[in-house]
Formats: sequence, C-alpha cells, structure tokens
Amino acid sequence: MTNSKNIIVVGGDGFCGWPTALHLSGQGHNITIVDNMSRRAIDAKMGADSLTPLSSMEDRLLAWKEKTGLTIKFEKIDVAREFDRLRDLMATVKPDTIIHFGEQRAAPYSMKGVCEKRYTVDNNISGTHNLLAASVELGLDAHFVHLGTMGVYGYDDDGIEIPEGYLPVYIPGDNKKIFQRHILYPTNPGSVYHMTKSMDQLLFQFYAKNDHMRITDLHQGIVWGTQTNETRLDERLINRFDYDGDYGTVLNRFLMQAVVGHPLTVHGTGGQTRAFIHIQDTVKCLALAVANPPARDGKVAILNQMTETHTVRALANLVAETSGAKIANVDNPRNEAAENDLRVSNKTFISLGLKPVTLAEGLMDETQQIAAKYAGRCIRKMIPCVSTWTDNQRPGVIDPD
Ligand code: NAD
Ligand code: USQ
Repeated sequence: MTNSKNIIVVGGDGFCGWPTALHLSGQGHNITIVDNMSRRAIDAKMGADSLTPLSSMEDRLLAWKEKTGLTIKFEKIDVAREFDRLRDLMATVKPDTIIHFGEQRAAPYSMKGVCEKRYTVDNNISGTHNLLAASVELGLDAHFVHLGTMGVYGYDDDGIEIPEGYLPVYIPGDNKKIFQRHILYPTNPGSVYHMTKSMDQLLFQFYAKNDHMRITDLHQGIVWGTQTNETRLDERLINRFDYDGDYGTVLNRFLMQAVVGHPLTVHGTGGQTRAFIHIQDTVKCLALAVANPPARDGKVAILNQMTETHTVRALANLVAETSGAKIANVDNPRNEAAENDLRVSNKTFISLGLKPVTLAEGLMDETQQIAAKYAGRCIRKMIPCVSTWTDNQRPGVIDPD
C-alpha cells in the first residue's frame, strides 16, 4: 500500500475499536492500539461477560500475526490518567491519525449512581482533552477522528432532518438586517454519557479553531452485529458481544434474548426511533474517514455515521417474527420520550461510496452464527436493565419464568 499511515487506535480492545484496528492493519497501515482494558475490568466487577469468548490482547495480536503476517502494537495506557506516558508514546509513534474510541460508552452505566456518573465524566472529558492537548504540545499534525454519537441531539419529535453537524441560523439585527451564522446543531443529551459526548464537541470546536487541528467527529448510531471480515478469520479474533442490562445495545440484546428463550425486553411502548449501523459498516466508515481528512479550515468535520432508522417496537416485531420469541413491554427505566420520530442526513458516507449492510440481510446470520452458537455462555441474571435515570423509576425487570 502506498499511502500507509501511522495510526493510534485508542480503545482498540473494544467492540468498535478492535475490528477497526484489524481492518486498518489489513489495509497496510501501521497500527498501535492504546487501551487501559477498563471495559473488561468493568465486566469483571459487574459479574458480566461478553457472550462471545474474548481472548487476551496478547493472544488476539498473536492470532492476527499468524493469520496475516501483520503486526499490531499494543500499549496499556489510561489516556485520562496517564498523560506523561500517553505523550511519550505519541512522540515516539508520530501518528498521522489518532482514532479515539476510548470512552465509557454505556448510557445506563453512566446513570447507575454517583460513582459511575463521576467516572464517566472524568474518564471521557479528561481522555479526550489529554489527546488533544498532547497533540498540540508535541506539534503533531495528526488527523483526529473521534467516535461521537447521534444521541447528543436528543430525540425531539419535530420532524427536522438532523444535518451533519451545523445548523444555519438567521438572527434579526438592527434596521431589519438579518445575520446568518452556522452553529453546532444544539445538543440535548439524554444521559450523563451522552452529555460527555456533547461536551467533547466543544473541545473539538476550540482545538480546530485555535490550533488548526484537523478533526473528524463521527456521530454514530447504535451499532449491531458482531463479526467483520477480519474478526471471522480465527476464533481468537472474535469481537465482543454485550448483552447485559448496562452495555448490551437493543438489537443485539433482542437477538440474544430470542435464542435463550427470554421475552424481548421492549421499554414502554417501544416507540423510540433510533439510528442503527452494522459493525462491518462502522469499520468501513472509519477507513473512509481516515482516507479523507478534512481541510484545515478551523471547522470540525461532523459526519452522521448511521445507515437505517427503526423503532424499538419494529425491531422487536422483526426478531419475534423470525424467531418466534415473545415480546414483553416492561416499564422504561430511562427518562426518554415514549415515542419519537428521527430523520438523519448521512449523505457524506453515501457519497464516499458506503454500501450499507441492511438489517434484512444481516439479521439471520447474526442470530445463527453468534447468538445461537454462544447462547450457553449467557448469564441470565445480567439480562434485566436495572440502572434507572431517576430514583423513583422502577427498574424494567421481568421474570421470564
Ligand atoms: P467499548 O466499551 O467496547 O470500547 C471502548 C474501549 O475503550 C474499551 O476497550 C475500554 O477499555 C477503552 N477505554 C475506555 N476508557 C479508556 C481510557 N481512559 N484509556 C484507555 N482506554 C480506555 O465501546 P465501543 O462500543 O467500542 O464504543 C467505542 C466508541 O464508539 C465510544 O466512544 C462510543 O461512545 C462510540 N459509539 C459506540 C456505539 C455502540 O453502539 N457501541 C454507538 C455510537 C458510538
Ligand atoms: N431499549 C429497550 N430494551 C432494551 C434495551 C434498550 O427498549 O432491552 C431501548 C432504550 O430504552 C432506548 C433504545 O432501546 O430507547 C436504545 O437503547 P440502547 O441501549 O440500544 O442504545 P443507547 O443507550 O442509545 O446507547 C448505544 C451505545 C452508545 C451510543 C448510542 C448511539 O451504547 O455508546 O452512543 O447507542 S445513539 O443511540 O444513536 O446515541
């Protein structure tokens, strides 16, 4: 490959980071994974585990080397708390691109209690800022690619198509003059986790303006699926599959619930509309973002990284139809609109050539190759969502028996 880049993948042991690191390595880039392994530690503390059996980082990297002949480096560093080690690594690697997946990413976990709220804010804001500040201090010209979220915008039911980051506003001035400005699309986060992603946006706006950093912020929808072309090469490369009440995302949870005979846990009426993307497309979008850094124009490139929108109800019906699973409408443990519409522009990735995996084609594969194969590893008591947004909400627990 002619245009091989030095890339640091922060959070490269995680669900999105691991397959991305493999894909970019396969494309000929030099990859260094940075991860503090906090995600595995949180699972151990909660008594949860990935449905798929995860190999250690050492075994993962050995398997990749055996299968492809390619080397990926790994450094165990906490980017929020070990600034000096992080800066020294960045000085050595001299990255062309830094991809930042390394945050606490579960909304329910971030609402569990005061410890989890404080951890999520401290970890996510410090980690993001340390990476930006170290880049500037070292005079690196790295393209910074961050995984943000569609959820920063909240889910107001006003029918506006969410644009790619910026909103033209018209402000009446003196003498009937109208001023036009482009502002960041207003945020309306629905959890402490989503709030940290909204705060990240201001850090990016500042560093793009003040230090002329080239920053791409990918506002990603809910990721579903497990495997990518690279993680399928060897069982030791398998990606994680979260299904517990804090980290499991809705569609993967429903797929797993269907195969273990647990009713599908639809919160409330299931009228919440959300944006979705398959993990294979996440990986492709990252490769497209890395290959297309934005201009150094003082503005953050904000791209919506999603391919389909669905209501939770429609997803449950689809999974129930294909599997025969029952649906249980449980009390919603979250503070969110019972019903909402969602329209999102994703024109940049489509114009760059993304051809999405659709729910219709990927669903059965996922159910049979992953959920059914590893169903025996399911820890049933971890299925209910017990983190509530306020003290007076009852947890959405159901007794399937
Ligand atoms: P994940 O929890 O599986 O992976 C995150 C990784 O970052 C973990 O391996 C963890 O150990 C590491 N990490 C966390 N804090 C760190 C720190 N301080 N220092 C070093 N490493 C640290 O999460 P994921 O699903 O892969 O999500 C990755 C990113 O994508 C997150 O920022 C998330 O907000 C975003 N995102 C995820 C989804 C989704 O559905 N999974 C959807 C939209 C956006
Ligand atoms: N839900 C159910 N039943 C369940 C689990 C969830 O009905 O068993 C509902 C929730 O109430 C919510 C919707 O499904 O209305 C989505 O919940 P989720 O847990 O799948 O997704 P979310 O909390 O939004 O977070 C996930 C990732 C996060 C990412 C976000 C993208 O964990 O990292 O940022 O998706 S987005 O939703 O676009 O903001």
